[in-house]
Amino acid sequence: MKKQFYISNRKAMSKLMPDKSFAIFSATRADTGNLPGEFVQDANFFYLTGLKVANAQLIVAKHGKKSHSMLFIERNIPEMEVWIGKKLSKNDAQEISGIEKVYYIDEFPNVIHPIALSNEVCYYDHISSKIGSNLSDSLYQLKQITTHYPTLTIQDPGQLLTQLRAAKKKAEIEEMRKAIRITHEAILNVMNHTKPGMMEYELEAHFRFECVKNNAKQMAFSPIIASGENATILHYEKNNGKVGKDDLVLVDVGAKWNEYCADITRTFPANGTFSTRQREVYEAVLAINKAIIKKVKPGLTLKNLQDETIKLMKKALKELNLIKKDEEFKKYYMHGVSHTLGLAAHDLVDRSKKLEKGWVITVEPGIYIPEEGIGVRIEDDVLVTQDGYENLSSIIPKEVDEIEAIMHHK
Ligand SMILES: [Mn+2]
Repeated sequence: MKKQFYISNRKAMSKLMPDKSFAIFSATRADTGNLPGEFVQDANFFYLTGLKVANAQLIVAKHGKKSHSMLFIERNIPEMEVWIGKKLSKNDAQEISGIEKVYYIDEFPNVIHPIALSNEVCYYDHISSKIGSNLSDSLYQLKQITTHYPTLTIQDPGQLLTQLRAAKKKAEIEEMRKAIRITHEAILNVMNHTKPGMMEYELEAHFRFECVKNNAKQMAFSPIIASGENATILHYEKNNGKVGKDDLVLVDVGAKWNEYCADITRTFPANGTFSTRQREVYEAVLAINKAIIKKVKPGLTLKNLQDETIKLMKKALKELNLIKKDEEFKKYYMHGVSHTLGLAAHDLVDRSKKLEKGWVITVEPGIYIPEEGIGVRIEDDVLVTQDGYENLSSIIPKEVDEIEAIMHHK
């Protein structure tokens, strides 16, 4: 991503802010210097700066029509270089974010002082937390701000970011395409290695291997690899069951690329061939997956898609002899068909809003029949375009014939 992307994101945010306001965003907090662990950057902070370092902060202040950004990063510690290397320099931070004014984080109290005195509204990210839990570093800082500058009105910038992040720009869609391409390769790697008798975690290893090999070291979420009846547990993540010879295997997985997520589900027979019943259920889910994808266009809401899915599902479940009355559908289909996708696998969303060009949503109907040990879900990632949709994951096989062909050629 070029720095122009982050510059325009900050500009777009400041347009939504009232005069005499400023906003504070924080990078993920982390102990630097400890043993390396997985670092996941705060999505809003990334969206506005492009930085992937811990413990940094951003201020965007608006005065009249002008806005200025200030970035705060950790100082390099020469004694720690041998352990963790050099920290990001001011120059690098400027280069990545396009922010000219870069300070060290210990300068934050002095820099914020005149800003807090001359403004009326302070947007502070990460406000929500339950009473009773300890104050996080962010909440502690917010408490200091409200104590020292009691005339400031504090607001949550969540609504602003939800609005800004909803429609993806071209550069973001390219990152998502890459995440989906890697996820595609990794799903094929799982299918190519699956044999009855294997453990689900072995299949997970084949998924992760292909992702890491392609430099996608972070997952959008913990992979769900569920065989047989396990596939009827929606957020199954133990991945420690044994794959039976007549089981279907459901993989709900996604790699991340430059912080952007894929979220794909495919279901295939462990032994390579769908049984008659499995095929019946699978074809029913596939038909709904395709019908809903075709509906996607600007102007609809996620609820419209869900209502349509339920309508189709009631009919399908009756044809599969699973239910007699419409209202029984929830026994076999109990989740939403769509969520938004972006910097988070479940991205920020205002569900009352209509789909617009640039939104990326999932389409993921499923049928779950514990008494038959069958769980099928088929999930694609769909971009809303000017007058319809583009299925970003259309290359990932989902036709019965394609899947059986892949499973038998190994
Ligand atoms: Mn999903």
